[in-house]
Amino acid sequence: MSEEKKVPAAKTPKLADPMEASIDVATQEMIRRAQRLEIETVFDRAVTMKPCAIGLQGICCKNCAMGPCRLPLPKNGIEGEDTRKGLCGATANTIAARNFVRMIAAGAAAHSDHGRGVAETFYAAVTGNAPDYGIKDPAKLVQIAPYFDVATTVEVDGVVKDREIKEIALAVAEKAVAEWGKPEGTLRYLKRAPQPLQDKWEKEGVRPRNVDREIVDIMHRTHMGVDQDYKNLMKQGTRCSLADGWGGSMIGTDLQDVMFGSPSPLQSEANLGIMKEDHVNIIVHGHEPLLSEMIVAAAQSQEMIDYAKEQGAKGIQLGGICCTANELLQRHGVPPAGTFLQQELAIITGACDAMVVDVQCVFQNLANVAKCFHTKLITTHPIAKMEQENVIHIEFDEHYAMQDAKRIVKMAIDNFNNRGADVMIPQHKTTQIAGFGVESIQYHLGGSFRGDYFTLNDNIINGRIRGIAGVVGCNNARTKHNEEHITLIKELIKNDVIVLTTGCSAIAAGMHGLLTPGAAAVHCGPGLAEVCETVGIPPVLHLGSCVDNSRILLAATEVVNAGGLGKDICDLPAAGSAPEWMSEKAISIGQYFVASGVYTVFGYHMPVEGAPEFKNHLYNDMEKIYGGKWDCEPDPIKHAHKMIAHIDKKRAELGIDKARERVLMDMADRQALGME
Ligand code: NFS
Repeated sequence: MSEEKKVPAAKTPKLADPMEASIDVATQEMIRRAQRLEIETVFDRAVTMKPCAIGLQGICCKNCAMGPCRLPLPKNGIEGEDTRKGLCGATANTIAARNFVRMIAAGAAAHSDHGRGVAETFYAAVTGNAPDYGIKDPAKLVQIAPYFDVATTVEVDGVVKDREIKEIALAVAEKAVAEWGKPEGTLRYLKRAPQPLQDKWEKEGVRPRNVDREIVDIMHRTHMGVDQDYKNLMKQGTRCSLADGWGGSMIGTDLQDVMFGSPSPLQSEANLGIMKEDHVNIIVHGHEPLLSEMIVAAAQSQEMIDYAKEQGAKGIQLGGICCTANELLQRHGVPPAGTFLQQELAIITGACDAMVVDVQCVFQNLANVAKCFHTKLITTHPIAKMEQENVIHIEFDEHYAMQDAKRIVKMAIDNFNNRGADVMIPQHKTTQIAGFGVESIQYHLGGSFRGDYFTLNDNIINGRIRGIAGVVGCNNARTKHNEEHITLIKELIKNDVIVLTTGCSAIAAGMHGLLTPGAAAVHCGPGLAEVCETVGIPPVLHLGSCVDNSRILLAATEVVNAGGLGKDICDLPAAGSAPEWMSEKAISIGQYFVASGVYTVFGYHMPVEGAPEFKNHLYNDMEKIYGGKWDCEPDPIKHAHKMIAHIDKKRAELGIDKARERVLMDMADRQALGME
C-alpha cells in the first residue's frame, strides 16, 4: 500500500484584528475593507512578521563582512564582567552606540536635506531662477537676518534706513546655503539658544561645524575599526543631532515661513472622511512643501477647477498624509487625510485619483495597493523612486514648479472618470484648529505690551498650567495606531500640562478632537481649562511638521527669556515625548531635545536594552552633561506620569510648587462651596 502523501494545508495569511490595530473608527473600517478585498496592509504585515529580538535590543552589528555579529544578552542578565564581543572585539556598548548614532545621522540627514532643498530653492527664488516662488513673510526674513549677520538697515548720508528686502534676502540665502558645508566656524543658529546652554555645548565640544560634516563624521567613525568608545560616539551623535534641530531643521522651517508664510491659527478637519466622492481627490504625501505648495496653488486655480468640472467632478479636494499634510495644513488649512499608518488606506477608499509623494515615510507597498485601484501613484523626487512599474515618476524641478504642479493636477483630474464602482470613503472626520507657531503662541499667550511669553509664564508660575509637554513623532505598526498618542495627551492635559505637538502625533490629536478650544472643558484639569477658555486656545497646540520641532526649541527659549522660570531650558517644568516613534528622524529629534535640556520619554521600546552601560549613559549621564536625558515607557499612562513627575521636580526646584497647590486648593474650595 502506497503511503498516503500529506498535502500541506494552504497557508492562510494572518490578518490584523482591526479593533486591535487602531483606536480610530475610520482606520478600522478601512482595514476591514482591505481584508474583504484581499489587499494586504501594514497592519496585516505587522501580525505576520515579528521584529528581530536582537536588532530590537540594538546589538546586531553589520558594519563589516565578518558579521553580522549578534550579541544577545544572556537569559539571566550579566553576572560579573560582560564578555560579549563581535569578531573584531566590539563590545555591546560600542555596537549599540554605533547603531544609535547612525540612526541620528540618518535622521539628521533626512531633516537637513529637506532644509537644504528649501534653502537652495530660496536662493534660486531670490536670484530670479525660480519664478514661481517669492517672499510671503518679509517680517520673518527681517527677524532672522541678524542670526546670519545680515544687516537689515543701511546708513545713507547719516540717515538709517531699512534695507531693501531683496538685498536682505540675497544675503540671507547665500549664508543659509553655506550652513551645510562651510569650511570654518560653527552653525549660526546656535546663538538662538539660551546662553547657559550655548556654554554647555562649547564646554562639551559639541557645537556643530556645518550640517553635512557632522553626518559624514558619524559615517566615518562608525565604520569598522574607528570609534570604540560609546561616550565619544554619543558626543558626536549629540553634535550631529544639534546640527539637525538648531541647524538644518530650524533653517528649513524659517525659510519655509519666509517663502510660504508663517502659520497662524486656522480651522480645518482631519481623517479619511475629508475625501469627497464627487470631487477629484489628490493626496500629497511625504515631507517637502516645495512642490505641494505649488499643487495647492494649481488645484485652486480657476483653470484647473473648470477642467475638473468639465470632467464631471464638483471640484478638487486636496488632502495630506504625514508631514506634507502638516505643512499644508499649517499654512493653507488643507486637511490631513491621515497619519503615517493610514497611507495605504487612503488609496483603499477607491476614491484617490492621485497620490503624489516626495520623500520620507512613504511605504513601497503603496505601489501594490495602487495596482488594485485606478489611483495614479506619482513619485516626484530624484532621490525617491519606486521599482514597481505602475508608478509614474514626474521629477519636480523648482525652476518650473507651477508647470510641474499643473501637469500632476491635470493627471489626477483626467483619472477621475477611471474610478471603479466600488468606492468607500469612511464618513469620519473631525474639526480642528491648527496653525500655531512661536509667534502665534506669543500673540495668544503673551503680554500685549511686553510682547513676550509673559502670560504663559505667569500661568505656569501661578500653577494653572503645571508645565509644558512636547508630544511628537510617528505611528508605529507595533503599537495600536494612535492609542498611545491620545491616551498620553489626554492624561497630560487632565493634569494641567499644556501640550505642543507636531508630526503624526499632531495629526492623531486632530483626528481625535483634541485640537479644539472646546476640548479644554472636556479633557483638561481645572487650571489649564481656565487658561484655554480665557484665551480661546486648544489645550493641544499644533506646531507643524517634524522639522517644526525647531519651533518647540524656540518656544522653550522664549519661555526662558520671558523670565521667572530659570535660566536655561533644563530649568523649565517641561518634558518631551514620542510615544509611537518609528523613524530614525525621531532618534535625532530625541537627542537634540535631550542635549537642549529636555527630559525625553519614548514609547514602544529603545534599541539600547542589550547594552546596559550605554543605556545608562543615555538615561542618566546625559542629564549631568546637558540637563536632559532619555527614558522609555510603553504604557501611556505611566509615560505621562513620568513626564509629570519630572515637571513637578522642576517646579519644586524653581520654588513654584506651593503656588500650584494653592491654585488647586482654591479651585477645590470653590467647587466644594458650589461656586463653580
Ligand atoms: Ni516625523 Fe513626519 Fe510621521 Fe514620523 Fe514620518 S511623517 S517627519 S517621521 S511618521 S512623525
